[in-house]
Amino acid sequence: MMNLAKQDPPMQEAKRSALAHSFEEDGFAIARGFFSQETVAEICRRAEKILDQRTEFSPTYTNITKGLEKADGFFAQLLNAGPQVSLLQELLGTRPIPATASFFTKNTTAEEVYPHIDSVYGGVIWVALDDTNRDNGCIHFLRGSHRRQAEFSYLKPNQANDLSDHPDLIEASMNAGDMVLFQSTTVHWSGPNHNGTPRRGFNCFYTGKSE
Ligand SMILES: O=C(O)CCC(=O)C(=O)O
Ligand SMILES: [Fe+2]
Repeated sequence: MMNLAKQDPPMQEAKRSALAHSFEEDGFAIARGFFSQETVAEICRRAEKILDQRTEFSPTYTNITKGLEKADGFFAQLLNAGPQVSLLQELLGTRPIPATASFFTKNTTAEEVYPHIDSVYGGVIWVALDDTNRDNGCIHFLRGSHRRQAEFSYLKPNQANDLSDHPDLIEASMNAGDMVLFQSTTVHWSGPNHNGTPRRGFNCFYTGKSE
């Protein structure tokens, strides 16, 4: 098993506190270059292999593969003890309880994930495995929406809701290896892949409660 922590050096205190501020105020924070290109390549190689071999498909989403940690011990290790866990713990202020690791692709213009929150408790990390921007369907966030839960409780990921003119909209343009950390109550979505360039993402979802 590769030593992820060794490969991806710890972040400086000033950077961590800037991220903590964004996470608290905006509901999300982007840690640029958090994972090395070697780790990104390893995640891609292993996730693509699982995708090729899968036999069960979600009827709703052709582009989301959950439960990577059950298919490959590499992902179990990354979900449970990757370098993102201590950072997320610092930002959340509670211990992240690992739920699942997923692979997101976006090959056709139809593969949209509509505005939603992930859960009422916990936090999420999403790692760009390719460079991503509005042209290939980057993640969008509504800044501060984690503080306005009731207002957005009607949203469902498989139901179209156009928030593209919302004043609090932020497009999370990211380069491969960048990681966004967000509160599970922050509204987010991803649009169509207009230009067809690869747009792969790796996500770990952590609940805040051990039910
Ligand atoms: O990558 C996407 O298209 C959606 C990501 C998302 O909803 C999530 O990571 O929770
Ligand atoms: Fe989500």
